[in-house]
Amino acid sequence: MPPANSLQLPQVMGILNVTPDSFSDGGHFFSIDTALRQANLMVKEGADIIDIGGESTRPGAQSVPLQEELDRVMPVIEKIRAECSIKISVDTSKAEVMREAIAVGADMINDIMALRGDGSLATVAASDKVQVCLMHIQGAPRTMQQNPHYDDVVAEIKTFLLERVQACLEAGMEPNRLLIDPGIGFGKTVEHNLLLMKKLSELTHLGYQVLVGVSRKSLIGKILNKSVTERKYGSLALAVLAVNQGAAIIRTHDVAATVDAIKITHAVMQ
Ligand code: 8Y4
Repeated sequence: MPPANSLQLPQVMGILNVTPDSFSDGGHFFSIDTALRQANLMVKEGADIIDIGGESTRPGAQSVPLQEELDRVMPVIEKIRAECSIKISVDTSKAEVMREAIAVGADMINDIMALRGDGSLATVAASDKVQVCLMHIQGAPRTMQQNPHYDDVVAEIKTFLLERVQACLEAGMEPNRLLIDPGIGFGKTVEHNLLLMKKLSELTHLGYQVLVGVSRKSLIGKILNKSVTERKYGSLALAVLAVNQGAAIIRTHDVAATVDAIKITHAVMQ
């Protein structure tokens, strides 16, 4: 327990994509090797958690067969686990990937479907210590940006997340293992995303740790008119706004920059 007068320093989750589009050769050996070097760099830069994903969740992306996803992520999880004690998160919606990852020592499941897939809630509930991030998405990744609509985006996301929390609690999970996430960019317009960022404290006040992923997302590109490689400063601005409203974890491609921004924000808040 932290002392009553101290805030917890928010944590940085570094993104590790193990997908062929991240690698020029598409071969597994090179992919695994490159992924491990990337993971080591993020650890050196001060990441608290590495989020390993084998299925691209970008708008319009195709789904990946189970065996292919296992072949991508399992060797990387096992090798990182063998090399260091960093927290490992697995970005997956498949119960079988969750089960195998937990068996080799993953610490967190990051599921953009919030454990609504077949068997995934039972799988995570059956492990007694793994954390889970429950993210909001409207629709499915392939079609979510076609015509996002809400009457009250903040209220609807709050309701959805509390329903998923309730399902987890009813399955026997302790509340401190649950994280909630508004799912910035997942079935939302720029205006929806901006309102969620502005009102993020309504989520952090629900009593669960809040994870936010804004890194390089298209709302930044649309506001700044910049390509995906030019969105670092815009991403940092959103990360600072999230931390200032009580976010516990920031998911990012740019670990070193985000660690500095969070430390300064935290120093002011403290
Ligand atoms: C460039 C590269 C631009 C990637 C955009 C992107 C979240 C997440 C993603 C999130 C949680 C992404 C897996 C989308 N976003 N998980 N995952 N929260 N919990 N797009 O916001 O990074 S993938």
